[in-house]
Amino acid sequence: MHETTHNLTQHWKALDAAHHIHPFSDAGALVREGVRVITRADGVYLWDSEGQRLIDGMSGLWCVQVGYGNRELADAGYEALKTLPYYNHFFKTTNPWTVELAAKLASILPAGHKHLLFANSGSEANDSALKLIRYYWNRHGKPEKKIHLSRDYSYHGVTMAAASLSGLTPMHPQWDLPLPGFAKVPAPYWFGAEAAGYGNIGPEEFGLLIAERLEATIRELGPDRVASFSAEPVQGAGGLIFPPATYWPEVQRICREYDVLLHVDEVITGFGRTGAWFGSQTYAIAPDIITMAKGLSSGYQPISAISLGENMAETILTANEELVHGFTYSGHPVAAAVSLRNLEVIEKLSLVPRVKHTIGPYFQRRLRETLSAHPLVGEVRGHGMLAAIELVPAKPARRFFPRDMDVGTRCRNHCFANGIVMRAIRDTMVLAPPLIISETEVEEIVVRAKDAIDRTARDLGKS
Ligand code: PXG
Repeated sequence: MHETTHNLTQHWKALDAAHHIHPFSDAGALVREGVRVITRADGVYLWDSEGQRLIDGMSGLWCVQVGYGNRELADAGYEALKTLPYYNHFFKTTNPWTVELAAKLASILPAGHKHLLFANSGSEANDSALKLIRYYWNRHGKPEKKIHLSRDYSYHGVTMAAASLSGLTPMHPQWDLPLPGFAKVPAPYWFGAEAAGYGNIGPEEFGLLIAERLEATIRELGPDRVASFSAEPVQGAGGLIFPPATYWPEVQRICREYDVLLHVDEVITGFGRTGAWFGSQTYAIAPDIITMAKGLSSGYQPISAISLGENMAETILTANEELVHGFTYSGHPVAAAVSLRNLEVIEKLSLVPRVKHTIGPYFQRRLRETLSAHPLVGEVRGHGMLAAIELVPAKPARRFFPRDMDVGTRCRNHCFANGIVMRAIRDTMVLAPPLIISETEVEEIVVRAKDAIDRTARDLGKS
């Protein structure tokens, strides 16, 4: 390695250790183990400061739909920066990029979603959504409808409200969360059903059973007290949980029957991930309110949005009072310009049909062909450009390794050493590559993923 490169890396690592606190990390352990400095990216590849190339199987954090280094997005941002680097929407003002983006989103969102608010992250969007849900029920003379339901294993972000909404329990004790007024129902995690004590039940039946648990919870709490049900079409950070086909239609019926607003969190599933613009379209869901972020700008700018179905929009449009909400950077012109161009690029490259008809099915088929029979792999599941690989002690039982063996982390470490970024959630290995990935690059992911799983099996004395 070149001496200067090495010195620079040491310099950045030292500064990082001295001054930078990382998200979701043990600060002490990180200082001891050292960090990797990512210095550039192009297409589906990342490079670190020492020149190692990694294929990014995670699109950053599930967001870089168009891949890295897209000049069109960079140019759109640069143009907006030169023309109107900042202005807000508070003083009866707007800007061309934000209104064009809102109109574009209204043309691709599920039916009835014609009005949008903007924020800067998925957490803020979800926090805002919960406020708008409260507002809706207050305006409709039902102020006692205040309980927000969501699911075990869900991830909705880290603000006080978004973390309260999240069902990943490790997110709560450090902060005395959840806040009052949040309740959880089970997730439709069929692969984990047997280990969770549901017995040997088929996926369709399990989907109905879990939907029934939502209904039972609403009845227990009292439909007149339940404001909303929040859910990701496919649960992402909780372990890529794909609902059985029976689940969503039943959830939709229940929400309608009990007058519970359906909030769909499309932060991961939006913008082509599942082979439609939105996961709601893939799963035929009709949400009252949708939150989106990540793929909205392909991660090139921090921006999120909240879209309102007809009823919720109508409530605000006819309120005749100020909606007391909004951030300094809501609808930031540069973020809006980049997002607008991102949506145009997704369309120009036909990425949504590509995920549905060609690269998505190819990715799913090659993963299954290569990994389904592997002794360490209990299941390969996925849809579009989302896939999960369950690492298990024995097949065909749907059982897990003891948590303290940390098999997933072991596998993830092999991935990094082996030039691929794959995420471990418990012992579920997760992939969500950029939508522009080529077949050759999919092959590289499949080969490197298999190699990492082989090495993990060897560590465990299983090959
Ligand atoms: N909703 C969903 C469904 C998400 O996946 C958020 C909301 C929050 O978005 P912000 O922009 O506030 O982070 C997310 C974020 C992981 C990982 O390791 C996933 C997310 C964020 C960080 C890490 O899988 N998802």
